[in-house]
Formats: sequence, structure tokens, C-alpha cells
Amino acid sequence: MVKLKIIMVGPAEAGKSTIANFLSEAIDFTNYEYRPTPGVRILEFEPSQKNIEIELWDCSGEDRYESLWPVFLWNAHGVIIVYNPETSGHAQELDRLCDNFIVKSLVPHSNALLVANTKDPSHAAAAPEFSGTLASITHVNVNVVENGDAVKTAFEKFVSSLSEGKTYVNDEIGFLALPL
Ligand SMILES: Nc1nc2c(ncn2[C@@H]2O[C@H](COP(=O)(O)OP(=O)(O)OP(=O)(O)O)[C@@H](O)[C@H]2O)c(=O)[nH]1
Ligand SMILES: [Mg+2]
Repeated sequence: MVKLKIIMVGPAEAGKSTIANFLSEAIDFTNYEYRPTPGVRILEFEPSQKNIEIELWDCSGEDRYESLWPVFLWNAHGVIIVYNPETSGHAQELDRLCDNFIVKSLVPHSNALLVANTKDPSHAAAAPEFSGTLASITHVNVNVVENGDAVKTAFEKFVSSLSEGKTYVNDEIGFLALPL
């Protein structure tokens, strides 16, 4: 059994917990009441792929938890950055998130996924034009409430890319992420 630690980060209210709940089938993800995640929530579940167990870290997007970022990153295999392109300021936060969670952490670009969670597709803002490392990361547009299947497909593809070609032994998997 391969255990993969995946951290989900991004600005507050981007939809990280909603997506995490949907993917892990934890609780009713269509409960629209926004409850900020205090610090981090860790969800364990098995995706459709055999012999893989996911440890999904649903991290708070609030600035006051920034001191915990190295803890989130520790031993992480993959990083998912979630943002909402409709919310002003979210796209601007991406460079800093990318810098801290990918560039400085040494998580390979191929082990990162950028998720635009557009809550109202009819008013979707134009996708920002990325440059540098951000532009090299796989980018998907989703709406978890309207089309959860697309989120699941993107997530499982990402999980396959993390585990492909590598036979991890549980104790040998800490090399990808270094503390900040
Ligand atoms: N309509 C709609 N609402 C969504 C969608 N995704 C998230 N929401 C709502 O957006 C709000 C914020 O979602 P959360 O998942 O709690 O946000 P978060 O990124 O975990 O926020 P923090 O924990 O504070 O970092 C909630 O009220 C959700 O119900 C979506 O795809 N469509
Ligand atoms: Mg949350």
C-alpha cells in the first residue's frame, strides 16, 4: 500500500474544504455555510486506484496560519493549490503560494496541481495569464458543486501521476518536500 500525503492550500474561502469533503466523501459537501478551517484538517481515504491511500491535508487559507506552512509541507508528495478566479485578490496570491509551496519546497512542478474553483460558471472571470513556475503547473477549471465528477477525474489523474513509476516505501517518501 502506497500512502501519499497531498496538501491542499490556497486563499481563504476558495473551496478547499468543499473539495476535500467531496473527494473523501467525508460529509455533505453541499452544505453552503462557510466555516473557515482552523489550521488544518487531515482526511484519509482510498481513491479508485488500488493500493493507494491518500492523506489529504485540507489547510487553512488564513494568513494567521502561515507559520504552519512548513508543517503542512513536511513529507508532502503533492501540492494542490485551489483558488477562485472570481474573487478579487485570489489570483494575485498565487505567486506567493507557488513560491513557498513549490519553488522553495523543491516539490517538483509535476507534483503540483492548480485548481480554479469557479463557483458561478456563468460569471467566470477570465483565467489569469500565468508566468514562470505557475505557468508550468497543470491547471484545471472546476466547479465542485455543479460538476464534482470533473474534480474527481482531475484528482485521480493527479494521484496517478504522483504514484506512477515510483515504488515508494512508506519510510522513504520524505525527500520531495523540505521545510521552508
Ligand atoms: N456554489 C458553490 N459554492 C461553493 C463551491 N465551492 C465552495 N463553495 C462555497 O464556498 C464557501 C467556502 O468554501 P470552503 O470550502 O469552506 O473554503 P476553504 O477554501 O476551505 O476556506 P478556508 O478553510 O478558510 O481556507 C462555502 O460556503 C462553500 O459552500 C462551488 O463550487 N460552488
Ligand atoms: Mg477550509
